[in-house]
Amino acid sequence: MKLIGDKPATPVIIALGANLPFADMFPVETLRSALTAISEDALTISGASSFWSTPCFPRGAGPDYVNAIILAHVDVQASPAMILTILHRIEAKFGRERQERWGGRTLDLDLIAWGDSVLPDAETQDAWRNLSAAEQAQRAPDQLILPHPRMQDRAFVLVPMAEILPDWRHPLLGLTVREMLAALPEEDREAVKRIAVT
Ligand code: PH2
Ligand code: MG
Ligand code: MG
Repeated sequence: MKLIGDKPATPVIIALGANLPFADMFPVETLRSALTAISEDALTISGASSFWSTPCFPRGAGPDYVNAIILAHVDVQASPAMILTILHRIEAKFGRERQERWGGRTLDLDLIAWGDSVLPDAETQDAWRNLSAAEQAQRAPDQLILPHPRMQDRAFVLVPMAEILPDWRHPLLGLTVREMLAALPEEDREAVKRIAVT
């Protein structure tokens, strides 16, 4: 078990994304600054993927994204709601305005998983995970659903996640990241390109 000070820590998986410039920063620079901001706030970053260039979902809705995944550890006493508040505060620092659903983002920080927790419960997570494509475009949950109900569908989440947590297992699907990634269409995986580190 990982400890922060002398307290047990909960592993938290966070996705970072950006596809619009903010101030004088391009998305890669924004993600770099966001990592610093996250580690200066209440989270201890214990692993970070490379940065990946990914086609916007839905295809054609905007410029390509830069995406990454981090593993962070938080004091067990921190709640998912507290972490969301922190993530929203950091998004706001980087110019994020919460408007259209799938529009452009100067910075998007999404909670993907909170340890092996299923929130708020298995039935609700199943219901959101199993929405039809048409319903997904129409409906957004007003509560935190974890694991993120679309994580198993998105190469922009699974490719970076496979770099640092290939054996993480979805608590309801029973599949590892590697297995969820293998289940995606090859063209989805191949459209995600690692950005060379400079
Ligand atoms: N985030 C979205 C909408 N579309 N597409 C990619 N490739 N990456 C994202 O992070 C992303 C997206 C809204 O959060
Ligand atoms: Mg998002
Ligand atoms: Mg988001």
